Amino acid sequence: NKKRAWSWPAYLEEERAIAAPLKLFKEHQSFPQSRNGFKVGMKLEGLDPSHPSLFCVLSVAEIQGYRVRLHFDGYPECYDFWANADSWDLKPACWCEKNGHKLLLPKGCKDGEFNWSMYVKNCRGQLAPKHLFKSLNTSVTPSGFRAGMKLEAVDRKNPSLICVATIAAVVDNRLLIHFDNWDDTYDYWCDASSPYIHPVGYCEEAELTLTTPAEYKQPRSFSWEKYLEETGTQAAPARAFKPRPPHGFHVGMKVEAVDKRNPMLIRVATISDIEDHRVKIHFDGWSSEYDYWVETDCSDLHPVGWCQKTGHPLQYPNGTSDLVTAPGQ
Ligand code: MLY
Repeated sequence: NKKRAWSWPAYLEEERAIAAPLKLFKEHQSFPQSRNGFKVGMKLEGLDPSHPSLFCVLSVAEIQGYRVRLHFDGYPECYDFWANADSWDLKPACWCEKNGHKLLLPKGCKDGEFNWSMYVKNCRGQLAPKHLFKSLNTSVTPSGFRAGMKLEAVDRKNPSLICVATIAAVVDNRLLIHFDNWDDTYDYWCDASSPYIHPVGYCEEAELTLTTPAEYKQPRSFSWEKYLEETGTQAAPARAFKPRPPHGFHVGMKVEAVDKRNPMLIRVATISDIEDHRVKIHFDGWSSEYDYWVETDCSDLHPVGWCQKTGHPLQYPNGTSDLVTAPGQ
């Protein structure tokens, strides 16, 4: 009973399935051009994935192929998260100071007392060198979006709501969306092609309900014209919005996808359902109770062959070897 090694070509043939074509993936999901140059112990700044308006002091805790596990300095390991080495969310030390963003300091550090060079010296750490950050070297085309401009945006935590929102920051080609009079826990970053942002007047035209700013005095008589005047702000120009073309994924296409429940693992997966801007991921050989929806441009979604190219272990379909780990274990 000789066991053949698992391989994508054999598996695709056996399953009579096709790999999702490369052209459906964004550059940051596709095969990287460079190696992962991060080393364990390097320190950097980066966005907290569960509080995306906050930049924090991070350390590289583990390397796996093109991915890194990041640790929040001074916080318990349970908050650690995985990112791709070219993630836009990762920035070198001092990036926040240079770009006017607040940096959440390591637990125990006092505001005004933190300085990167003292900090790395004291903890015998090392700064992640600038050249490792791909996001610093991307060219940026001017967009027409400016910080302070107003728009209508989907609240991603309450996706049935389209709300009065403000561009809180513009960095490269990314926009930080903030909901008027709400705290920043609903904030998110997106780009001009996001399906979740719309110009002022969109809801009225589409006959949808616009959720007005929290505590707005007369929500029923909300008018953009009045609100812009009251707040002394401008609407983001309609021409700056660049709606995305349809994604092109089909049910049955094979991909490699991060297991959300155990994000150090990448598994053989199938697109099991599609929506306008999302795909449902099914892990081959596992119950569909583990299926989950992701944005088509999600950085946890990769083409077939990504793990092999980047030196990351791939979890084969359940049943193909005794060495498989169940989702969430
Ligand atoms: N049920 C939630 C809804 C909050 C919506 C916030 N958006 C508009 C930014 C609550 O009341 O907390």
